[in-house]
Amino acid sequence: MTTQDSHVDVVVVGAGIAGLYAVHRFRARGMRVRGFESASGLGGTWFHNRYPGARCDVESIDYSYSFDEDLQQEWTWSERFATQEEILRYLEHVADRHDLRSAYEFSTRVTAAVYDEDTRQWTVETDTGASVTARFCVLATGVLSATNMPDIPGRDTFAGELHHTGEWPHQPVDFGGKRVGIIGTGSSGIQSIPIIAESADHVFVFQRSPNYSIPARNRPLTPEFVAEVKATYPERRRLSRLSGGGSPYTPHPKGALEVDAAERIRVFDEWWDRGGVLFAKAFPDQTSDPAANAVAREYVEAEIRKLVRDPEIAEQLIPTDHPIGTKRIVTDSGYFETYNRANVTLVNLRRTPITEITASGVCTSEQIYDLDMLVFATGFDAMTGALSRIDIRGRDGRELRAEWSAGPRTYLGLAVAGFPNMFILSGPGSPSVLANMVLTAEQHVDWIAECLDFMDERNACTIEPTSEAVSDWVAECNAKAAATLFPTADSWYLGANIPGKPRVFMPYIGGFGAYSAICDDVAAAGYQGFELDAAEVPSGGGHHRR
Ligand code: N01
Repeated sequence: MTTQDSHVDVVVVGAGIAGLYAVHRFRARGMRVRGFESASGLGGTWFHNRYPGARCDVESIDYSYSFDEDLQQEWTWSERFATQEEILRYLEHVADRHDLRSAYEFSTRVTAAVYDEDTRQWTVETDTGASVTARFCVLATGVLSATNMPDIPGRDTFAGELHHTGEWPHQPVDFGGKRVGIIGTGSSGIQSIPIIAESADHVFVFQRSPNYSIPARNRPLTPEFVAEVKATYPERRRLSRLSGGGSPYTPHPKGALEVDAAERIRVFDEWWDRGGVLFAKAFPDQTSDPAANAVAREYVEAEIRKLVRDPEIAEQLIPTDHPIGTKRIVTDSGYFETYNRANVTLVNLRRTPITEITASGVCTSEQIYDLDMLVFATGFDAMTGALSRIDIRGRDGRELRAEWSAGPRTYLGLAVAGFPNMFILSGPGSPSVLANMVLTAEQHVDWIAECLDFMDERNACTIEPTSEAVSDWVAECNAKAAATLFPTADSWYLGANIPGKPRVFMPYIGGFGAYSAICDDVAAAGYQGFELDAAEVPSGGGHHRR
């Protein structure tokens, strides 16, 4: 096919990790695929998040495709936690290796996807005027891709350089000799602040909520370690797929308070030394039992106090508003120590909120901060943001945005009632951001590809979940979340960072291994909870058979 074909079997929206693999897998089934990507290049998250210090918080050897054994053996990661630059280089390599770019039109944003019941086709429209019809519509639009620019009074009047970490410029940004303000202390802020502080004249960190952050213990990977991983990759992947988070680590077999104090400290030391976000998994009850969480907090808070010289600043950097792990623990390199530098000032917005942004800087209730550059590290409209920016309409003109006005409603995070032949990759209702996004993307795409095989075998034209299956799945997701401490934190998992967004815990928190088993069971039971329509497609409907 050429990218100009006006009718294809499947449209894939997005050229990030999930979309790229979807193109590969669908083509391998003999499908005609057309992809659209709003950015000028591939890579999704890793294309846009070029801010200084951007790295993945999942180990590189795990945060990589497993579908191509030769690729897995040939590619060698240089560091334990890969930089944005290395991950993007890897994705470009994968795309070249499997000729994936040829499926895509870049710099082309999908504006609408509309289902036509008569022809049983999707019509996908773009901002370049390109339009295509397809039997299937696969949305790989990303979970953390729609940036959040808070509506702070005067924001657009700032006369200096203004950047968002999630839309970082491709040209080098020079901080030298500049007074830089950074709003936000989530993963993006915490990763970038130490690097920016190395060359800026002064850094003012505008912190509304402190976050738990754990040193990455990043290091170059030795040839011996790489050889050992490559020799045992299949087993490593098997364990990762069975695990809760998509990495081959399992928590201690006992609860945090079922072991004595010495054993508890030994385990915390071990996971602290392992580094980063994984600390949330030291004990199995750490994010469900308040007492278990409290001992984990105490341990980490004592470490933070050791890293920050000024005790008063240390206290301001310690979260008091959420149990540890219920917002994603940040994986940092030298974050807390940065506050020991003379050129870094913490501005506590809980004490002195921002009142406005002016041409020359940021005003709080107490002070005016003159700035040359302002960095928004203010995160994303997560999980639903990118989908809601597309006008998606299913049967009877049903609008996805309206259907989800009280929170996203999916079956398995993959499909929506009333939207036949539409699949979402890493969607709300799937483990998604709570697990290794590469393996979860592979699991979703493989599941869909096998579902399409099943449809072909039965001559089915459309597939769609029942409303009951969706309601049951939403209830299951809510019940799983309610059994944890996660709903007590004002996190982006709950949409709490976006004014007016319904407060619903969006990812499935039952674990990646358990989720995959449920998906497999659904498939083995003949796609239980889905309705398959085997009726003939009206003439001109373009039901393409392999
Ligand atoms: O975004 P965030 P992020 N005034 O939403 C603050 C992944 N990720 O881009 O908490 C002042 O976490 C906001 O304050 P508050 C990872 O999953 C991974 O940092 O709302 N402040 C918060 O401090 C991560 O969890 C990696 O009070 C305002 C910050 O902005 C997710 O992406 C690296 C404000 C936003 O933090 C999102 O991380 C980067 C306002 N009006 C990202 N509005 C790694 O792999 C917002 N804030 C390591």
